[in-house]
Amino acid sequence: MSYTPPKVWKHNEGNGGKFAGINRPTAGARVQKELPTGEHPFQLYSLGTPNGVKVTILFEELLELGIKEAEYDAFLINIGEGDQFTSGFVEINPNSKIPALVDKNGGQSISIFESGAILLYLAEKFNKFLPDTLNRRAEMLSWLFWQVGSAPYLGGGFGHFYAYAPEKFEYPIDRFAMETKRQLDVLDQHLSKNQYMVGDEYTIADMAIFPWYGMLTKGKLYEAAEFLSVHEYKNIIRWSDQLLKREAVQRGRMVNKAWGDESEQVLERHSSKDFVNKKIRL
Ligand SMILES: N[C@@H](CCC(=O)N[C@@H](CS)C(=O)NCC(=O)O)C(=O)O
Repeated sequence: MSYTPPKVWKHNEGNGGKFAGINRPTAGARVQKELPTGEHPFQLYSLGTPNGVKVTILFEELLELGIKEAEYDAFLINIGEGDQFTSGFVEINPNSKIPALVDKNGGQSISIFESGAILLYLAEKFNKFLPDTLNRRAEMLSWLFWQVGSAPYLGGGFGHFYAYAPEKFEYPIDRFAMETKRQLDVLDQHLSKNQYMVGDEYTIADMAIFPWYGMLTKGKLYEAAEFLSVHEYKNIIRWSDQLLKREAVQRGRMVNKAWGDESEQVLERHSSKDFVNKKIRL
């Protein structure tokens, strides 16, 4: 099958893709609607996708350390329904993608978007999960930025064409499966010599990488475990199993999860009580 691009590209609304109904080539609010707010200083607007889970893991890890100032309200943004295009959401994230955070601590309210920026903001604010020497911090930042730059090839590339596209095309699936496996090998080799992404220190780089690459190797993303032969990445599996044992990781994975078994979903999180009778498997 071949395609000759026309002289000028035009938006094809009915292209059959999973997100065809919500994606448009323009930015900005589509409806006037305020965001809900809770009582805590931190207001998170998110969904339990890998990008959302990075941030809820960090919040739960901070709370696990007994840092009460990290209490947060997590509201559900249903991206399939277009909640990311309401005026309230666009005000805090002009890019209309989850996660987005408002910090009302200290009077003046601050909005932060991009999961990597949110992780760095919170880690710096509480001075946790960040190496304290410049060299190790540089190492951590390298891996954090590696994740932010690499995951679109896994999600928007491989995941889109393998799992979401209305028809399966060999060229993009081949290209992005190759790149995904290359990235997995980068991680696997690194984790063969390091307990965590930065030596023996658990940092926000682990929290950023795990929901994507850890969950992929545990067979929880795009149902692609067999296709990508993820059993080859023994060091990523060892590291993922280590993270999955952490209670904060288990809680973080349930927040704003809007699919799967109800016993694993905490649609909105306002306090630790929301986890009562909830338990995530794997
Ligand atoms: N680079 C962004 C990516 C965020 C992102 O792609 N979020 C997706 C869900 S995982 C989203 O909100 N999609 C809604 C849309 O594309 O309209 C980040 O790391 O925060």
